[in-house]
Amino acid sequence: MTTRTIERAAAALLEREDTRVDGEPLTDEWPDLDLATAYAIQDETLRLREARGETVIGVKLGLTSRAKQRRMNVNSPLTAWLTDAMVLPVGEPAPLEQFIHPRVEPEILFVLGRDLAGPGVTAATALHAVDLVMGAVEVIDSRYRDFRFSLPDVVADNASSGAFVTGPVARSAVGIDLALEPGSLEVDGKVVDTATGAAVQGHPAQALAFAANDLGRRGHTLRAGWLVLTGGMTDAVPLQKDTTVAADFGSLGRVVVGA
Ligand code: OOG
Ligand code: MG
Repeated sequence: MTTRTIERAAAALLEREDTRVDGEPLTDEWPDLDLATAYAIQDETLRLREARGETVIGVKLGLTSRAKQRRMNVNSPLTAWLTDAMVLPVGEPAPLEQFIHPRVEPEILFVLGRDLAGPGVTAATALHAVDLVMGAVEVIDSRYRDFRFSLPDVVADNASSGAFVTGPVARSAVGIDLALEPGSLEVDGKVVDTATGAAVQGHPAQALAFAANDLGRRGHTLRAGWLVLTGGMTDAVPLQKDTTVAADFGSLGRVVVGA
């Protein structure tokens, strides 16, 4: 695989994102695109984002729950990059014009208090690196038409990253059972889906361990101060104009995103 091909694919995906035009999955034309090359494309999209002034602030996990895996027809989690350009300030409406076909999902978010590097990270050692736990809502958006993709496609597309907003309560991870933490998704005040943290790899700390080990294999360390979005607890719902979507977490409060 040539560097040129990887650079071209990354530039094309960012161009779709910037111009809000979706397209066919890379694997339609490139059926043997493997995961290592897909991550190289993802890393190249990050290099391009950094070149235009964005800063890495953490990572996101995708497809950590069965609800998401079933819907997307992909049966493995993945990791991707979060930059400061993806932060939606608390209380602001989602900028619908920046997205192609945004969808919203409730997630548990970690703020790391110390560096974390795989291999060999377990749910317990992962939790030891967590400083704060918060609720969050992620707005995902795919550069592929109708969200049709296979695992290498969605890896290359930075796991459908869009924007995210953090919740009102930050708690220490000590003494909370995050497997039991509820997350319910409401559209215009009506509950449309519910789950608990156990939906995310059995426990969100297990998802964090996956991220540390997966990134560790590729030579990356999760840094103190980084945010980690652990993945949608429920299936995502479309974010439409004049609707309000809320995620209600048990001890982590309520996160509202209007559009
Ligand atoms: C893939 C990205 C998934 C999550 O939390 O599972 C993701 C997608 O559903 O388009 O952010
Ligand atoms: Mg997500």
